[in-house]
Amino acid sequence: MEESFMEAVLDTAVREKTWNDVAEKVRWRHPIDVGEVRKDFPILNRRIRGKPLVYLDNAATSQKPRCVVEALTDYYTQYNANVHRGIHTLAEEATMAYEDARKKVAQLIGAASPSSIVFTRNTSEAINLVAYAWGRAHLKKGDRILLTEMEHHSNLIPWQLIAKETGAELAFIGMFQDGTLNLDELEALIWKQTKLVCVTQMSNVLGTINPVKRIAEVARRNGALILIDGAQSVPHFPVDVVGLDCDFLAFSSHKMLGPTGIGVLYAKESLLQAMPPFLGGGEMIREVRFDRATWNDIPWKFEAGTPNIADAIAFGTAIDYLSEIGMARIREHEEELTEYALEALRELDEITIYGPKDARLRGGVIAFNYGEIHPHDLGTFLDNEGIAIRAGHHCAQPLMRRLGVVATARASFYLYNHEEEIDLLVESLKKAKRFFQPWR
Ligand code: 7TS
Repeated sequence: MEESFMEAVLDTAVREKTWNDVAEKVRWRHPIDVGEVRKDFPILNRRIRGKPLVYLDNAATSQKPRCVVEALTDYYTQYNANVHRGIHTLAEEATMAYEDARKKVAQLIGAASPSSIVFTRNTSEAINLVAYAWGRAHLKKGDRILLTEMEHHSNLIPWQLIAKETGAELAFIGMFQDGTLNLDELEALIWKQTKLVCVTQMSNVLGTINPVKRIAEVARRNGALILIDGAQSVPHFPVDVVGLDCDFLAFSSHKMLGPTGIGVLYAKESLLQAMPPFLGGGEMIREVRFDRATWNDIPWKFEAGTPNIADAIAFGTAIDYLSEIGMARIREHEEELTEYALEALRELDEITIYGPKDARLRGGVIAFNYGEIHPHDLGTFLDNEGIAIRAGHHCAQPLMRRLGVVATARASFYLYNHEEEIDLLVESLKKAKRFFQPWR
């Protein structure tokens, strides 16, 4: 089982055709020059409590390169205008830049057309859009929505709400001890009343990269659709919606060098065409009478009101930045960093690390508990050392319960992190142990 699981993951994320193609193209190029990259991120020069900032909370949100901040300033100082409605120069420029950002998103994830890219506020809103627009129209009593035990609340609560409203039921694919999904349970739990499978491509706690391509195949074979939560995957490795043949993919700009307040729902065009609107208002209509209305074309049918123009444009700039470096190289860098970190952390006495042991099966997110030190104490202690990590339940309370803990500490990496920062983390953890548990 373990072997075939490994193959499935590699098949999905690491050895995927697009991945190989990209990796092939960049093989002649050197690995990421972290020193150079860091120069683009002004915040990384900050000192926290007199120490250089070590930012290891990237799963919560990433830092932003200067070009992204400048894209925001540029919009507001040079061509601020509303989109899709003006005929003056500024409006035309703003509309072009906004729609250009949509094209960049489509290109990044290999979508055939920008029409399948809906701008939302974030991953959470994208998933809610599917739950309400698609779910209300298609779910009824007795239908099943299949999730996994490792979902973020954002890919759980919308389904709880819609299940309550429609009478559908939720079922959960379990995990093995090492934090990988039990695919046998997928086969056992998916049955003809399953309408939708919702799965995260990468866990924000365990780091597990799930074999979503294989899961999508099983879903399709059983007549169900698949929604992939890409909040932690799209920022960190190549994701190709055509290769995966997924129906829905949700992700957030702020976790991938872009601004907060802008996110994406990718959906197959045929699904978006058939779905009723989510929110009503300006932009999303074609013709309105006092008692009825018709809807705009996709994707605008799902973008009611003035959109988040500036942040969408700056998100496009973030995508340019990531693409310039190359998503395959980013993955390579993070895999090396994760392997290094796993090895270094394992050296610590009394540490419990959650998730797969093999760095090829996981992303750069490492949740852990250390001795009997409460994760919040660890977080506070590390902050004193200039190190930012997250501590808590990571918006995955059912998973915490499943792991038998109330909270964990979590370090998460991105393209601008380097091995010395991991050394600092490990040294500071040792220091924390001496401080909190001097008798051990
Ligand atoms: N799905 C996953 C897998 C996530 O990790 C997150 C955010 C979301 C959905 C929600 O994204 P949002 O942009 O709508 O908020 N995860 C985290 C985290 O791990 N720490 O802070 C936010």
